[in-house]
Amino acid sequence: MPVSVLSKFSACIGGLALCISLQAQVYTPAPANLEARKTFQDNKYGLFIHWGLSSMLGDGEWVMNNRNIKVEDYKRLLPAFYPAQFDADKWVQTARNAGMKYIVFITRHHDGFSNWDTKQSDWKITNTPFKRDVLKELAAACKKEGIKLGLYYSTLDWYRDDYPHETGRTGQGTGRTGKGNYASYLQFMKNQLTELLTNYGEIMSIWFDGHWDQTNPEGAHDRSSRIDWRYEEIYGLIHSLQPQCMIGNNHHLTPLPGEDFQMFERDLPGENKSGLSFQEASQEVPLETCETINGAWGYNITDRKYKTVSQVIQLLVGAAGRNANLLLNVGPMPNGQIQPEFTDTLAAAGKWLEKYGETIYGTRGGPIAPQPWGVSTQKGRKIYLHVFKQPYGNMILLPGFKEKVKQVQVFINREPVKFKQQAEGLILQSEGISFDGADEVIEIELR
Ligand code: JFZ
Repeated sequence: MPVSVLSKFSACIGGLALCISLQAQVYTPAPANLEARKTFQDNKYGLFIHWGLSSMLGDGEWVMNNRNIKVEDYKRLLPAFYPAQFDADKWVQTARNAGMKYIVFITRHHDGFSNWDTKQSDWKITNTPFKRDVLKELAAACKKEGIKLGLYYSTLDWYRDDYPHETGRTGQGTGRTGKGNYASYLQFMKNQLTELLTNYGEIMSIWFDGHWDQTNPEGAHDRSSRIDWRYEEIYGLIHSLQPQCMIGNNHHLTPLPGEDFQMFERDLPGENKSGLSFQEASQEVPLETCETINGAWGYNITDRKYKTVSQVIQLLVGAAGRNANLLLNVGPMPNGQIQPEFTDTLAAAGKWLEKYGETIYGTRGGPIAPQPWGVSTQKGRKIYLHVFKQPYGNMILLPGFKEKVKQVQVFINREPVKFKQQAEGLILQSEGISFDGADEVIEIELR
């Protein structure tokens, strides 16, 4: 057989095998997992923390790739890392003051550095002069304060030889000469995940990232991966160790079997301003949007694009109105502290949540689709309209609104709001309501 025919033939067989294996993957989440999904949605708001060796260079967590730093040179960061001000309790306090209910921490980013005392590699935090297992300390601090802990884990690696770097889109300039070997790399990941899910108590979620390194760039028609990641094995392992643990994967696709939530990067579900969000919002699993508090994930010393308190509030509310959580990121400094520009903003938005939390926590996206003036959330018989800006013409029309209304009030002061129910919908009189803040909430109580 000529080579081209042969390769077509084997591609066919390969495709068939893939079909069969996809069909065989039926995933039934455990009851504890379904319960965890509800709690996750009720919790609404979490703190994402990007931090590690790369923080020292003050140029974001992609610095190794962006500046083509060779593994041999990058290694010099290891004996230099000493985050003297690291205090897990302070990080957890920052999250609490912000009104956040969970933290997602980078256990291992693309530079392959492990932020815990892994037995699978020497490239780890306990081999720095700092020596401490920061994940152990963070897990203990979270447990003490009732904050849930999720773990970010990169499937992409710019450091190891056995990662299939030859077919990777990134990390080509880190000087690797050894051959990729996915079987070996997969075993390494499974061993690490076993440690993470065995030695650190209850883990809320594993937040995978890196799939896209083996695909065409976002927006390309062909979304297939150059390697078979064998997610069914990885996901099966996680769910067997901790059935409640929610798995998400930042692959920008429809959720795959075994995944328990869907994430959106730098976009609310349904938006695609970042050019990374071509996926449709899932109707099956909880949704989560992740965003940066300035312009960077990992510490960037020159980044001053701080979001304002209003922007943070509207981001959170905008997510809640689209039935999604917000995972808001900070990149702590190399000394382990979260800079005051971040903690101040987070605390101020937290103050707002102390007053308005009832209209966010425990709610789901409301019956009114996002509007030019804002969004809606709902809990039981109460619908909350979150109005970001003065509605045009001193009235708000909720087209097609059919349910019988008992009363309408300004949430914060219980002032009654005049309303009319007509064929075209519900009309609210907004005259006299001040819309100066980030979000004025109007509460509609249904009969
Ligand atoms: C990823 C990471 O690369 C990033 O460092 C950060 O951790 C963020 C939360 O997740 O972001 C991506 C994801 C996909 C692409 C680029 C960055 N992509 O497809 O090119």
